[in-house]
Amino acid sequence: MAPLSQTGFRLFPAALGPEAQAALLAEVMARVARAPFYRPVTPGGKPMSVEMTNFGPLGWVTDARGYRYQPTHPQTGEPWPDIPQALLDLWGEVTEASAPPDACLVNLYGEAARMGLHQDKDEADFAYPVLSVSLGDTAVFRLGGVSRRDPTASVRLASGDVCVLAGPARLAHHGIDRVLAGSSRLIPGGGRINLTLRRAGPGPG
Ligand code: MD3
Ligand code: FE
Repeated sequence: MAPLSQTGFRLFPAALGPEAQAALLAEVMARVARAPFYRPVTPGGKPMSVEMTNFGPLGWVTDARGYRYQPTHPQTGEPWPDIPQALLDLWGEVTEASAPPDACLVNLYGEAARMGLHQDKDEADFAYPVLSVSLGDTAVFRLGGVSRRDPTASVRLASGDVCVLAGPARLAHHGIDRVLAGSSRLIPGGGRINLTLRRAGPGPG
């Protein structure tokens, strides 16, 4: 695989400063009060170690029926809360996308949470980029290539870091090997929250 910088992977270290991180976390937690984190189950029946919720018109869910996007929280039946304006602004500033995101997956990692190597393939149009914002404890992120057999590289994602996956990187394999407990004081009680903005449905027009 070509070097990360040539693949459509762009990392913006500390794109959000401490005050912007705290303000975004407050926006997130206000919405989590209405759309609580829950522990999804894979189609194979295994509970994930990561807890999840979503913001925006569509939310990514997994259960015995499979992986999909849906407009409501699986436990409350309510529509997902709106995407914080600061995230919509970031998408406009950092991506070239011609339409706004319609999905914001919120992942909560405790000390022992991991996410195995996978591709994001449940969206309608892979021409749209994916944007990720990390808050709280640093994650050891693994990025590979479009083939599962491609070599991988390890990248640390710290609180306030933003990354954009576009072009060839949009279908790259990736995962979270582990979270470095105690590396940030942003989240009371520790842990890591990742916000992933996507266009899940087809673009307008
Ligand atoms: C690389 N989340 O929810 S975000 C996921 O930190 C997911 O919670 C991780 O992978 C997390 O699906 C990684 C960074 C990320 C997001 C999407 C990507 C990296 C990506 C799509 C393609 C390639
Ligand atoms: Fe992913």
